[in-house]
Amino acid sequence: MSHSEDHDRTMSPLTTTTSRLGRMGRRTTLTAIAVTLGSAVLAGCATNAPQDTWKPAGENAQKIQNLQWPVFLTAGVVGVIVMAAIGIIVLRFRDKGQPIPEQTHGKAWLEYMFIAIPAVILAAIAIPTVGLVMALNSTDDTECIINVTGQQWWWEYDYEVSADGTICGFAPSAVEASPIITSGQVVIPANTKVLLRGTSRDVIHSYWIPRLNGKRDMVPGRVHFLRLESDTPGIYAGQCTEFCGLSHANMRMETVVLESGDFQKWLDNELEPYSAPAAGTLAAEGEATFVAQCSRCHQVNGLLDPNKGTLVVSYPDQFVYSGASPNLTNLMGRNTFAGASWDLLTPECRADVWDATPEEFGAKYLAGVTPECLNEIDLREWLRNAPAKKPMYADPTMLDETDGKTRGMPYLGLSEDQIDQLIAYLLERK
Ligand code: HEC
Ligand SMILES: [Cu+2]
Repeated sequence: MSHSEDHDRTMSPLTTTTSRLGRMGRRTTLTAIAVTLGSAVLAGCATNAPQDTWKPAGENAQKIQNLQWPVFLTAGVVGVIVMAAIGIIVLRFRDKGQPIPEQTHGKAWLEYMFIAIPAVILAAIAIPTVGLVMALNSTDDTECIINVTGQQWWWEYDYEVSADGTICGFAPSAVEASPIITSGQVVIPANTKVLLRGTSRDVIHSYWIPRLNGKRDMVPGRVHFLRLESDTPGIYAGQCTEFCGLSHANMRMETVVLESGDFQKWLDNELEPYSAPAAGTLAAEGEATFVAQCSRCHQVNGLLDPNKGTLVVSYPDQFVYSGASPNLTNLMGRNTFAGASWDLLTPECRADVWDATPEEFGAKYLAGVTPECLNEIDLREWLRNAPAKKPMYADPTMLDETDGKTRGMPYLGLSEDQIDQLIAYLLERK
């Protein structure tokens, strides 16, 4: 009779169960490890990963890539060695009832090696890292400045006019340059060293377009710089990476890179004077509804009050906690809305623009949102009840603590007719 059979027979029912559980537990653990590793590997293979740090699309991101590969490999090799050593030691020297091994002290050369090897590795990583951080922070060769402000929960962009009357080095063809204010998508010329001067109106946000550069926190009362630069036309997606409140997950941003000819067209279009909808159209009714319902928060540059003929100027500071609402002058010139969280384009039209080759991209982006391509579902839902789509408060009584000012766009109780009119009007804003 072998020892184990003997052992089994003397086991109480309880110990048998525990040991079976232990075995099952081990199998479950192994399965869990396999599933986790497997899905991590598969997730790495995902082809549609617009926020992939490993696919740099500009000089700054390329510099980060050149550093992160060797660091990742070094850390990987060290990691494997350490884990393997732990595994071997745990197995070989586990307690088998053997006597305590001989205790040794004061092997100086060994201790020096344990200090020297990590010190050399850390120094080899630190020197290029500090150098790169300094290089990425350089601002003296800036060719274009764009101010960016974090809001709960969207980004506002404000293109400065330089002293020589240009914007990013481009002079408008027809009119005098004036600041361009937009949101969600920041449009930049290709191969241009753009400097974002970022801040925040309410809480700390963080700006990150993984394929173009690292992250930068945007902090109320401070101005932080971040270089954006790309050589390939296209749209580069990003996401706020500092928890900034309930709708943090709905705070995205996109950088749109255009060839210089296309950037010129974009600039001219942004600065085009306002044109009112033709009288008697649905869009004209929409303009009146917009003035009555929306213009106190949203600016449309050049909009005249259809009744009074006076210029309509928004004053969101009286209604919105952060003091701002997106400028809607050229809403349909961008193709996402509300913190770049929803598409203004239907899925087919979106794919046509987003998956375009760098050569075709500019013309497709500049076409803006046509009536056939409008994603009416999401825009309607937004106008019907914005807070239902993008929550502002876990508890609505919190409104009282902000003097009745909302954190985002409030529910406005619009009728379906009004929404029809507004959509017709907004479709002309591009
Ligand atoms: C009390 C102020 C307020 C009023 C009134 C208001 N909005 Fe808004 N709206 C906002 C704020 C704030 C945002 C940004 C919300 C976000 O993205 O989180 C916004 C976002 C939007 C957006 C998305 C814009 C973008 O670039 O992302 C659209 C479109 C919009 N509003 C349309 C309207 C229309 C049309 C009306 C009138 C029926 C209206 N809003 C009335 C405050 C307001
Ligand atoms: Cu944020």
